[in-house]
Amino acid sequence: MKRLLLVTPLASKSLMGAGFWFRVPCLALLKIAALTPGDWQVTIIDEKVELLDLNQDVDLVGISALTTTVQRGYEIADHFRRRGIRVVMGGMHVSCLPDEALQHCDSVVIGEAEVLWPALLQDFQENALKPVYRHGDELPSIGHLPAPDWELYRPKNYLPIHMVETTRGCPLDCEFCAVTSAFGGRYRNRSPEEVVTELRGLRPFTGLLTLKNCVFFVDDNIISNRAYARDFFARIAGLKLNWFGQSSMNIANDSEILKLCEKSGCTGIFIGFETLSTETLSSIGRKPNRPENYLEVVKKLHEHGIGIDGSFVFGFDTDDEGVFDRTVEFCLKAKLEVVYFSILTPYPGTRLYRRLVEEDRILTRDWSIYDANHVVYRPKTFTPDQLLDGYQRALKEVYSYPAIFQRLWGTPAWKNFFWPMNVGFRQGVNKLCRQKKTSLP
Ligand code: B12
Ligand code: SF4
Repeated sequence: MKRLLLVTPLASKSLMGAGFWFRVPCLALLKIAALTPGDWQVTIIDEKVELLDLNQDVDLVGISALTTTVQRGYEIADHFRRRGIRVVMGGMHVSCLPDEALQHCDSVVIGEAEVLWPALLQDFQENALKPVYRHGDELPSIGHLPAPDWELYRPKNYLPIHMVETTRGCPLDCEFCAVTSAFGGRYRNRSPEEVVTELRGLRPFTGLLTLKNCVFFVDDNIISNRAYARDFFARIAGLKLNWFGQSSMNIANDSEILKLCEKSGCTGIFIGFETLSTETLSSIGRKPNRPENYLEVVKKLHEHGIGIDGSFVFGFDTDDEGVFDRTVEFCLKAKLEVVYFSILTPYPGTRLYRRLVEEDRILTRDWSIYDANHVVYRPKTFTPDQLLDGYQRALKEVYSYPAIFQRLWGTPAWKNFFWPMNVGFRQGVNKLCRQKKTSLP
């Protein structure tokens, strides 16, 4: 039996890196394991939760890499290749920069693995591995695929949460985001029946303090297709889930969807507010956001018992020095249950990356700090250190105990797992802010 090792490398400098309490499993590798024929023995190692033995005996290594984890991914790949073991890499970063990746691995899978993986394994068995595997312009269907086997992750020290995908793609193509170029500008749905079958097959996590039947839908916009969303939420209403997802903020304009979310166990929604400035929003191309409605959006979700993980980005060309205070003030006033602040980061494959390259504003290609917690480009209205200082100050303020209390107290979501989540984030923030105080390595 051939042995396949699948690896998620560690992002050691990121807020969500080593030691971070918010240990979320990687869905991609479970999907790839599910696509692997039964005559392979598959092991998955996620450096976030376990040690990788670089000297183990395997026949093939597959590494999944985001930009912030890719440097560590290359180190791992180099190591195995020095031992004569073939290495394949996939994921968002290497799909955008395959030539860079090929300096460290034997093959790169550009884009989605589903249709390519079985053929790649066949080529490997025939000793005919190609350097590049890519699908045609027509993006593959995401339906009728084998379900991930979550038992592979059972013994690992992850948060007790299952990740499930119902759609892929996003038409909005925001300047700083890689999703449209990676997954296409058209939403592709799995059939609701298929997703419900997958959900029914998940073995619940046990434990006294465990939030029961917790599922994170990884879709970039869970309500992208309203008719689909209505049908889907109605179908999962009887499953007693506590689910989390990501949505555009026009979810708040649709009272039927909000009711269905509540009925189906929606516990939290991640919303990309991005900025409080209309001028900035139009510069990045984010259409559904209207800052004058933000408070109302939050209120409507709260009325349905849904907590909000609100995301904001600092460092846009239109930002001024007051942006940090204004944003913290908004988060407290709106009572956002979780706050995620990022520093603008030009990920390869985005329009932002191309523009900043043209403007000669990229300061470093040390991918390990492309984690949205460091400054890697020359901002227009700050020095890099001013941006980093303002960002860290805002994070510390919003995760101070009085601010956590002010945000959570009195919201309908106060009683569930948002309290420990905030304490976890607070620890991560303190650790991040203790790192070196300059913006560049
Ligand atoms: C869930 C999620 C998370 C989770 C889990 C992350 C994880 N490792 O799975 C959490 C909350 C922890 C997270 C954190 C971060 N995330 Co995140 N996240 C996502 C999200 C919404 C879904 C990921 C997912 O499961 N997709 C579905 C799977 C099936 O797709 P996939 O992973 O791309 O895998 C497919 C292919 O890429 C390929 N493939 C992938 N790996 C491999 C490996 C091999 C061997 C092969 C052959 C193929 C292959 O095949 C897969 C199946 O088709 C994506 C957006 C998106 N739509 O993908 C952002 C996204 C991946 N995150 C992103 C970022 C920036 C981050 C953070 C740096 C911080 C931040 N700003 O929030 C941290 C970094 C965390 C870390 N240390 O790794 C960016 C990555 C951009 C980039 N170029 O790296 C994305 C694309 C969001 C965006 N809008 O730009 N994230
Ligand atoms: S940031 Fe969100 S809305 Fe914008 S392109 Fe990316 S996934 Fe779509």
